[in-house]
Order: sequence, then structure tokens, then C-alpha cells
Amino acid sequence: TTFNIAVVGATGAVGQKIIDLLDAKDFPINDLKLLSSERSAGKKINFQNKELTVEAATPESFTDVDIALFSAGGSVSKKLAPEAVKRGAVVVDNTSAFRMTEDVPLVVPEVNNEDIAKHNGIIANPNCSTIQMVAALKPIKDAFGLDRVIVSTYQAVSGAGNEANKELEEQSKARLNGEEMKAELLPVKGEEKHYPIAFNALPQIDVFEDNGYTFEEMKMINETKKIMHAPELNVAATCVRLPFFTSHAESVYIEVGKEGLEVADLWKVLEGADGVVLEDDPASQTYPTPLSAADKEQVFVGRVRKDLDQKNGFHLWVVSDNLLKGAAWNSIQIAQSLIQNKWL
Ligand code: 11C
Repeated sequence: TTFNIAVVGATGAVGQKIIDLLDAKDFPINDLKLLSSERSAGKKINFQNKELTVEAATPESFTDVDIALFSAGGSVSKKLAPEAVKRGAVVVDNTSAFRMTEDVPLVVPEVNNEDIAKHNGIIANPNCSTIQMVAALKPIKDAFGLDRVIVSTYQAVSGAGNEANKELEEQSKARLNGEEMKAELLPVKGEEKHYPIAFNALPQIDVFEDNGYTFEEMKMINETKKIMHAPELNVAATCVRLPFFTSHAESVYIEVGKEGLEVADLWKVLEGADGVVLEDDPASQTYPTPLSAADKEQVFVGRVRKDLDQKNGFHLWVVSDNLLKGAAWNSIQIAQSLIQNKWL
């Protein structure tokens, strides 16, 4: 059996990766429809030796579509995802539009695949920095329990889209040429102030909430509890943007539900975990970095250490390609699961 697939946001950073993966994974496609905003409509994209024209997305675009993969921003999803569902499509939404909606499953297949079965037409793909963290924490939680998570992130500019990559490149060139760096986009498009990202670190990803946390930080907090079915879990996050293009890195402090564990106990469960690769050997300076994780689908974990004071505390370093496992690959995995389990 083959399926009619629509990609909404086909010209964006994530959309491009989704199209690449549909090809690389031999996704069972009957018809592929590439959709975008008016602005990008008309662009040509090659797919399996065919030149496809990107069309402006309208409600009617979803007639006869089986699976619609959305990554064109929250406002597009809010407007068009219900239209797609109305026309019989199942939506995998890569924006924050429906993640915390009660009857919308929020899924990382390695963590809560079975939640997909409960969908009512929309399945949400979590935020990139959340996905890689819960993929690493799930096997630990299953084996030992998990009481607390405190995470600090080191996030790539591509999380803010292709335009942010361009801004980093232009600022870097300007700085190296002794010219003034122009900051017009980061930390957040449309906010009052902008700061250079090149040669800098910005402790703001997305807008501030009333409680002093940014929306990115609140996404990590709320989404982690929902995906792990752990409303009682203590989670705190500090999200920081750094000047590299691909992969988010995270320093994660956890308190597990058991005392007396050793690093080797955590290594053991991480080694056998789905979608996780352990790269941890201080003696040979082995640990993942944003560059080493780029273009790979897995979540890489290193620097596992016991806290020196807290008996159930451990520290981990978690790195993954934010556009692949953090976005496109997780969406494709959800779509594959929908098909394999007959949950469409
Ligand atoms: C970033 N995590 O790195 C964001 C991008 O909610 O899907 C993903 C935004 C989202 O800027």
C-alpha cells in the first residue's frame, strides 16, 4: 500500500529534511504534495528524479491526503491542520500549536509510541530540545525512576530557521572583516531587541513568559512531563543559543529514584536504549559534540558522572541533530508508526 503525503512548509529548514528522509527511507508514497506559504509557492524541488512545484497551502490542498506533515509555524498549523483533518488526513504537526492540547498525543516513538493510537487526527511532534532529552532519560526512568531534571541547553541557530543560519554567517564574516555585525533576527524574530549571535551566547530562545522563563524553557518543562506521563516530575530549564549551525547540546542534571547507583549502571541502560548512542570515555576524550552528531538520527550521550554531593544525582551531556531527531526524523518515525501499526 502507498499513501498520499503532504509536506507543509516544504521550503523551510525542517521541511527540506522531511523531503530528504521520505526519499532516503523509501517511504511508501503514492503522491507527494509540497505546500508552503504564498511567498514560497512556485519554487521547484526535485524528488526521486521528478521536479515538483511547491503550491500555496489552502484547505482544499488536503483533499485525498492521507498524512500531512506540518512544519510551517504555529499559526499555519492552527489554521490548516483542522482543515486537513476535516478532509480525512492525519496530521503530524511539528509546531507548538497543539502540543499541550489534551486530546493530542505528543510523541517521541522511543518513549511513548503507544500514545499515537489515541489520536483524533493530530499527533504533535515535540520541541527539538525536549525530544533528545526525553529519549535519553526514558531508559533511566524505566530502570531506576526519575525525580528531578535540571537542564541547561546549548542550541544551534538552525532551530530558528534558515534565516538564522544566514544571520550567523553574515555576522561572522562581518566580524572577521573588521566590520560591524548587524543583528536583525535573533534572539527572537519580531522582538524589540536583537543581539549578535556570532562570537556570543544568548540566554533567550523564544519570548519570555510572565514567570521569567522563556517559552522554549516552558516547552521543555511541560512537554517532558506530558511525554513521560510524569506530571509529578520536577523539571527546570535554561535555554541558550550558541553560534553553531546544527545540533543542540544539553547539560542535564538528574536525580533518580534510587541511591547507590554507579555510572556503569546508567551506561548499561543507555547502551541498550532505542535511538540512543553512548559515547563516553574520558580516558580517550570520547564524548559527542554538535559537529559529531550532525546529520545523524540518533541521540548521543556522554560525560555521565555521579554528583559529588547528592546521592541520587547524576550529570549527562546529551547531543542530537535538532533538524533530524529533533524535528524531521521524529515526524517521519511517527508517520511510519501510524502506517505500521495501522493507526491511521
Ligand atoms: C529553537 N527549539 O531551537 C527551537 C525550535 O517549538 O518547534 C523549535 C520550535 C518549536 O529555536
